[in-house]
Amino acid sequence: MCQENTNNKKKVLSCIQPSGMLTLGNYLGALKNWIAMQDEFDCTFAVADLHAITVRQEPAALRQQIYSTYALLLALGLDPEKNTIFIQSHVPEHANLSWLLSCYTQFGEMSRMTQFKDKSLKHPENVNVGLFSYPVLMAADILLYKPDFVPVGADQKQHLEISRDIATRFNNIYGDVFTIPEPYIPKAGAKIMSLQDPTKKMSKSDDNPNSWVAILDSREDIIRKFKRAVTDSEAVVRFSEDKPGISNLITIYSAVTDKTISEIEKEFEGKGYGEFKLAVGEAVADTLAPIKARYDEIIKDKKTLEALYRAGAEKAEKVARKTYFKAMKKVGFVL
Ligand code: ATP
Ligand code: LTN
Repeated sequence: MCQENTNNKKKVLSCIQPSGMLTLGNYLGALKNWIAMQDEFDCTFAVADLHAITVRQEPAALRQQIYSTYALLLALGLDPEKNTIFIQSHVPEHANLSWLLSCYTQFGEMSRMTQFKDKSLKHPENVNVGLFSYPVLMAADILLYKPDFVPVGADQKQHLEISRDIATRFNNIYGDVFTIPEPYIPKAGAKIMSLQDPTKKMSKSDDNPNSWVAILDSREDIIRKFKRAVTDSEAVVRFSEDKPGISNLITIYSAVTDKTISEIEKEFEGKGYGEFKLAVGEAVADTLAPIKARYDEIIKDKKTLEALYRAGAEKAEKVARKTYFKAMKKVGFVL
């Protein structure tokens, strides 16, 4: 049932791409916040499948990843009754509004996006127009639902600023159509770095599987990946800019145990990296184990999963359609 702000709760919107196995970075940087927000806010969450094809995907794998990402959102504890949880491509207003907004977005401002620069270097054979205009689709995802807050990891801050700029520009021409959203970025875990190259963010599309921990990895794999994590030769567990590997592990340990950095430094005083890495691995495995157990149950029942994502899309579209038609009308289309 769509209850558009009958409860006066502030609104939240966020999306996640089904572009691979979701990682510990996705969990700590974004998903953990989604779970924490579902009681206090009126939340809408989507699997951003349209975004995933800016990089070439194998069809069967993409289909599997969309199911799996949706199931994982449920396994994390997001309640489909309380929140609206859907698959982006099931609500055509996202692609439609994206076209409209692209005519209010400048080529120059898109060219400055660091993710575009990174991804076009990584996939030089496929620098497609979708990859370039990806933040406009993201702006459409957001603006359709008029959210007050958008919980994302630190890497998405630039895209969120563009969404705010596009919305402000449109409102300045046509009046009050869109809400200007605020980013909601966590303090601990906003940016989890690769375990193999701690100067790069942990990314599920990284070719080296030892560089990321998937939420669904086995306990053995998680502990093995932490044991192999790249650190430095000082052998002192201390948070410092010139120790990116150890600092990343401290950030992770802090985020999963809720201990502060100084508590952690004290806990491991005089102890070696081996002991610390094992403790981080075990703490992460303990946090992720119940999620994996729930996921294994949910993914077996495709029928229930389908009923949930269809209902989610119906709920989402009622809200999206209103905003989309309002924007179309303002621009001068015949409705
Ligand atoms: P890719 O690695 O394929 O580019 P991604 O994981 O960066 O994808 P999404 O799946 O769309 O992209 O990210 C979902 C959310 O997870 C976003 O809010 C993003 O900010 C957050 N996130 C992704 N990676 C990290 C990370 N290493 N640390 C913290 N947050 C992250
Ligand atoms: N671009 C984001 C995923 C994403 C998103 C959104 C996040 C797509 N649409 C809307 C927040 C709001 C990413 O790559 N992390």
